[in-house]
Amino acid sequence: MGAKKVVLILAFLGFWYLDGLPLCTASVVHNYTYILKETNFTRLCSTKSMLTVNGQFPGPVLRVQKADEHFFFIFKNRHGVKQPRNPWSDGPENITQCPIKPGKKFTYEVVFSDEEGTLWWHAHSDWSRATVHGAIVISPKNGTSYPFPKPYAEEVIILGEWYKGDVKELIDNATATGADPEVSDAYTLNGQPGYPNNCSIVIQGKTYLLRLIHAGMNEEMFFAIAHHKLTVVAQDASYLKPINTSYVLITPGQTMDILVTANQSPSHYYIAARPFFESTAPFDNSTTTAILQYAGNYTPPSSPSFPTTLPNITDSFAVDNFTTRVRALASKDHPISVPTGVDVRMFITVSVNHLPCDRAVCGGPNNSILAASLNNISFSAPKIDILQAYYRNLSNVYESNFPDRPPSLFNFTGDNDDLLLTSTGTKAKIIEYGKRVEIVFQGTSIELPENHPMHLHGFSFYLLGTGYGNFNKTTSPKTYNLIDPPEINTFGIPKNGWATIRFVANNPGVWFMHCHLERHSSWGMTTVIIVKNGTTNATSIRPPPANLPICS
Ligand SMILES: *[C@@H]1O[C@H](CO)[C@@H](O)[C@H](O)[C@H]1NC(C)=O
Ligand SMILES: *[C@@H]1O[C@H](CO)[C@@H](O)[C@H](O)[C@H]1NC(C)=O
Ligand SMILES: *[C@@H]1O[C@H](CO)[C@@H](O)[C@H](O)[C@H]1NC(C)=O
Ligand SMILES: *[C@@H]1O[C@H](CO)[C@@H](O)[C@H](O)[C@H]1NC(C)=O
Ligand SMILES: *[C@@H]1O[C@H](CO)[C@@H](O)[C@H](O)[C@H]1NC(C)=O
Ligand SMILES: *[C@@H]1O[C@H](CO)[C@@H](O)[C@H](O)[C@H]1NC(C)=O
Ligand SMILES: *[C@@H]1O[C@H](CO)[C@@H](O)[C@H](O)[C@H]1NC(C)=O
Ligand SMILES: *[C@@H]1O[C@H](CO)[C@@H](O)[C@H](O)[C@H]1NC(C)=O
Ligand SMILES: *[C@@H]1O[C@H](CO)[C@@H](O)[C@H](O)[C@H]1NC(C)=O
Ligand SMILES: *[C@@H]1O[C@H](CO)[C@@H](O)[C@H](O)[C@H]1NC(C)=O
Ligand SMILES: *[C@@H]1O[C@H](CO)[C@@H](O)[C@H](O)[C@H]1NC(C)=O
Ligand SMILES: *[C@H]1O[C@@H](CO)[C@H](O)[C@@H](O)[C@@H]1NC(C)=O
Ligand SMILES: [Cu+2]
Repeated sequence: MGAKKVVLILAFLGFWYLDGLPLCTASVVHNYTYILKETNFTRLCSTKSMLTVNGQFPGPVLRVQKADEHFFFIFKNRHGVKQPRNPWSDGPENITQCPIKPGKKFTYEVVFSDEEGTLWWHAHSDWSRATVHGAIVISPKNGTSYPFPKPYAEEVIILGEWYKGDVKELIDNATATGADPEVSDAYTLNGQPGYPNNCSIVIQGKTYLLRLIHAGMNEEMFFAIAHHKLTVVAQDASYLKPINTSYVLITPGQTMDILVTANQSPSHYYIAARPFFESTAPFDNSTTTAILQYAGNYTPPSSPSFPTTLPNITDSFAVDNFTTRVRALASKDHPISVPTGVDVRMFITVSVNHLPCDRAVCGGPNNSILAASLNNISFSAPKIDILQAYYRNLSNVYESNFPDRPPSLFNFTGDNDDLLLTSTGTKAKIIEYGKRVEIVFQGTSIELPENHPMHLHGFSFYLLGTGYGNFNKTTSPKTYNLIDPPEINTFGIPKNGWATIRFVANNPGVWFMHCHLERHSSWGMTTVIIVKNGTTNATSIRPPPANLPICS
């Protein structure tokens, strides 16, 4: 956002597009004003001024019904909303728009299609999403219901990260020298680092729907509630076969809908979240807590139970144990359609790298600048947004030759000290409308092997499989789940491992693809996928809105 004190107006109007067809049906009209402003917040005994929406942290919840509202929403990115044909309102800085200048406004038009469950909106510029984010709750349409018994009540729980310092200054400081950015000072649940500030009140015997959102910046998190079983029923606004578990693992960017029944004796129980981290990079190793508090008259314990099932920080077995159980619901009412063939195949290496020192002080290892890449290209953001350049056919903004393969094949998970340096570029992958695309992501051991939560805008896709080590094109595909793979928009590539996704390129536009660990994204672990128009207007990018922010 780059800007302080930006005033934004938000309007929600009442006609909609469904699968690209304007239905022009009058529906509920809501108009809201959202103001992006600096607000003082005190956490961990220290006060700072930070960007917020309407002075709230986390920001306001948007509530909609599946496909039935067409929102005009003034902001940066809403995470995971597919936005049929409407990349203009997708958000990422210099990918689909330039930043909104102080005092200016931009009306985002958010088009809901088949999403149902929980998503979120957030700023997509610098690190402003640390404080500028909120939930999007998409209920079933009138006349339809959840594919599980109706919960008694629901509650949004947003995982976040708190930095005592100013986040823009923090990433600017790190970028100036190419050093690792400072780590957060605490994790938060709904904006609070811990009990006693935080509590959820439940009634014994009732079942609640928790809408868990990971808005944090740099770490995957485990989440659990003492003595309470969790039943995960949706991820990224798409239903799952219910998973009964005593904890979940959630990556930045992901959302999960979780049923919890208050079936314990009335008391206070800790809700807790801590990172999963298995690399040697610096990280925030703290735990955030809240209290699940039963209503009624009883003497609360002086020290409530802590969830013993919350896995330890390096417990990759717990990660796999949970993530390998995630399957699409794939029912008659919520069918899936996994592409059976593939037209476009990509194999993308995902690496943390170095760039040579080109300044007085370099803060990366061995006097380098830390960088990151996809297929050995560290993405540099252009100065005019790629969407505009593509739509208006402007040259010298980006190149359309993002490669389908890394420049060389090597033992991706072996000893790769000689491959530290990466090249840089602003390259996009162009895909014809309607093609069936398969991407294998291969994590590498260069600099530091880590788990990378990848996210693609404009789509949800099927996660066919994941594994450790080098992807083997003979044996790995034999492990694919083609029956009920989850249809999601963010997934973790295992440390020193691979992951395969498949989708149909049926959403024309310019779509950002990036690691959702903000430090990796800032270092260039990103690229752009451009899906061309189909043959009709209804399968083409819509014309640009009138008030699009101008690039300087
Ligand atoms: C909402 O805002 C839109 C766009 O500014 C305007 O056309 C419409 O009249 C407003 N509706 C209401 C009910 O305020
Ligand atoms: C925010 O805090 C700063 C310093 O503590 C203070 O100078 C400023 O007036 C506060 N702003 C508001 C809006 O309260
Ligand atoms: C859906 O039902 C709710 C509550 O009954 C009602 O307020 C709302 O107007 C309905 N929405 C539509 C689009 O019919
Ligand atoms: C940024 O660097 C300056 C100069 O070293 C330092 O004073 C400041 O505290 C840093 N800011 C943050 C948020 O880390
Ligand atoms: C967190 O890290 C600090 C220093 O790096 C260490 O002293 C502390 O024991 C760690 N805490 C946990 C819970 O691992
Ligand atoms: C975490 O580690 C501690 C100490 O090693 C151990 O007692 C505990 O059982 C572990 N917890 C889990 C959930 O694995
Ligand atoms: C997950 O862990 C449970 C108990 O700890 C075990 O019974 C189960 O087999 C594991 N599942 C997988 C997929 O590893
Ligand atoms: C985006 O472009 C503007 C100029 O239009 C430039 O000032 C800004 O630094 C660019 N942002 C990034 C992240 O490169
Ligand atoms: C790749 O490197 C890993 C780690 O050193 C090693 O275990 C593996 O055997 C190597 N694979 C091949 C095909 O050389
Ligand atoms: C893939 O696996 C097959 C069967 O185990 C093996 O013969 C082949 O060498 C492997 N390919 C690579 C590139 O490791
Ligand atoms: C298709 O879109 C173009 C440009 O947006 C417009 O000029 C044309 O009238 C549209 N055609 C139809 C049939 O709607
Ligand atoms: C879709 O493609 C873009 C980019 O080439 C053009 O600018 C649009 O005019 C085109 N839209 C239609 C309806 O053809
Ligand atoms: Cu990453």
